[in-house]
Amino acid sequence: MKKAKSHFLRIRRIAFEGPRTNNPLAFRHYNPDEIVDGKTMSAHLRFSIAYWHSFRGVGADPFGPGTIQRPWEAGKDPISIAKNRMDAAFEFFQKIRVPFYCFHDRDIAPEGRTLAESNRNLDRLVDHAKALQRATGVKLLWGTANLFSNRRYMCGAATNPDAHVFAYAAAQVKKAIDVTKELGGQNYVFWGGREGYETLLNTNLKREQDHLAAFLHMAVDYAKSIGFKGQFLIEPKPKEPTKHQYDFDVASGVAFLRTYGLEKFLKFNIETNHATLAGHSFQHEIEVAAAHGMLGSIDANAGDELLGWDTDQFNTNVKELSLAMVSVLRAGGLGSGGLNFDAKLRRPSIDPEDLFHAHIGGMDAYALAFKIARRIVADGKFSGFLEERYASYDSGFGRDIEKQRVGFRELNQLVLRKLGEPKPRSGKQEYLENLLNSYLH
Ligand code: XLS
Ligand code: NI
Ligand code: NI
Repeated sequence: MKKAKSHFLRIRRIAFEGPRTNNPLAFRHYNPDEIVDGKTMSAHLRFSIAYWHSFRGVGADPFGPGTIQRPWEAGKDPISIAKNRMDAAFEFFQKIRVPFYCFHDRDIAPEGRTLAESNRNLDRLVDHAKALQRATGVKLLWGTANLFSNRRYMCGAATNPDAHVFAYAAAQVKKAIDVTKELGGQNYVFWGGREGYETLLNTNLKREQDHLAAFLHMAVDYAKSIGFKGQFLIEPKPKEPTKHQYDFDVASGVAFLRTYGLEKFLKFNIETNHATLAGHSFQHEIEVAAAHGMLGSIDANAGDELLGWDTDQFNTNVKELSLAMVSVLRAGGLGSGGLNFDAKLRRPSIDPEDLFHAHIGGMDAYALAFKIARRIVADGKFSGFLEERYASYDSGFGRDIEKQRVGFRELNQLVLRKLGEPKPRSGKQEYLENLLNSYLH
């Protein structure tokens, strides 16, 4: 591979300069090489760049086309443009010091006139990615297929009323799993792009859900048959693009996976903004997934509390992220998952430098949150409070309740003969909120 020219000439590799630096192009909290518990911070946080936002996003919205024009998009031949763009992307990954990236098949290579041509285009860019991964050490966190942009998928992919579209989606995902394996991808994500409906007047909800489950079973079987060892992840989202998406939130996802015997094969990729859209906090979604042993990975972004759609902003809310990281740490970490910046620049943020500011902000906020969360967990004040609060279930009749060794009859006797009226205890919410703030400031 010939030495690529620099696409971010004026920007050097971002250095850690500590919290007091005035340099806006430096990390203040994220020190990738710092060893924490025998592991680098980079290995703890496993940051990843979302190819679609950072290298395909142009700032378009329903009111106008893109505003962001990158020099590496110049040219006529779509394959050479795609290669140039990928060179720029890998230069960015290295300069921003992120160890992973994620893509949809159609992000990295142009769609052709036929599936066979699309596959050939993809193969050429996969070869290019392989060489760049080898040269830079950047790895693939997860791959996925875009089953929502092309008009053939306007009524869904696996949940399309037309079996022909289902078959086409299956063929596309087969190839996406193949290339994810080829590039050493550590996970594979299913986000149900248009797997949902606009109106029940034209939708057989039960059949569509059965079809989605059948599709996932086929994916599991196929992965097994080719020896793909990556973790499958499902990414819930309640709405957008369809009015009602089937993978609404983690809780409905758990029910869906268990109903169809898929719970052993999939974990969750939780996106902050999707939690907001579902009316949940980010931490809630992490806790629900962790409660079922199904916490897989995180799409790190933020929504806007005042808007009802997926704004995919970079998250700089240290309080929200600290709570999320407490739950992640208590769950034992993300395993093969990571923190993928599924976030995009605002439409007027048109400079290549803005890509750096955005990711520096997101990485620093997460790094700070990680440090705060570690202190919170190590101090054990919150967990001590929780243990205390539930201590009545640790022995005696409380334990019998947890072990299901007693029923209504025994408990009825116990209350009537011995226990009488319970003595209410304070939930201490305000005390705990103040305690949390003492870690943040
Ligand atoms: C869209 C989703 C998407 C997935 C990957 O809202 O977040 O970007 O992460 O298909
Ligand atoms: Ni996402
Ligand atoms: Ni999203």
